[in-house]
Amino acid sequence: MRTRTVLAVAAVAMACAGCGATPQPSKPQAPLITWNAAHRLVEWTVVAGDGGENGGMNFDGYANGEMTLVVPVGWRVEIHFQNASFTPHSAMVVPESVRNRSSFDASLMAFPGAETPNPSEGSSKGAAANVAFTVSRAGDYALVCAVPGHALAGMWDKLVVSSQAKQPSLLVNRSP
Ligand SMILES: [Cu+2]
Repeated sequence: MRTRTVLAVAAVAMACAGCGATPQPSKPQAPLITWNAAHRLVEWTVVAGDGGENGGMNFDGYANGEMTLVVPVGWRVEIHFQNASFTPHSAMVVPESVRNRSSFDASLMAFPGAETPNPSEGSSKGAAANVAFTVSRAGDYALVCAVPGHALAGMWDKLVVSSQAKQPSLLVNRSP
């Protein structure tokens, strides 16, 4: 996990060496999603606290909306969640408009089933959970950690449910 995160940082730095501008979104170093178009299913590997980026408050090494998963509307999303850090973490999909909160309850969940167990308490290090839900409405959503304070500290990324996209894509955009 740590090696992969470092490689991703290096790739972003190299891509932008001397350009001085905001880096363009790119694909992450390691594939974090796989999908099956026939089944309209995308599987997303989400590792909470993956390395030290943003003080460990990250998913897959990305925080503050640096990672965006785009999914065609109506597809099923299966998150393979894992907590890699000693700090308890969780994952919940909420409308992007409410991501900027200190705490989250089930009423904020964007789609039925789009949360890991006991999201406010979080999971301990090494815990894993599979979470599946259907993205039935197009719009802008956020993957947040629902442990109080973590989303405000930047532990959130983006989920865009698109009526235009024909297949999923996952892009990362980290400032140098
Ligand atoms: Cu957290």
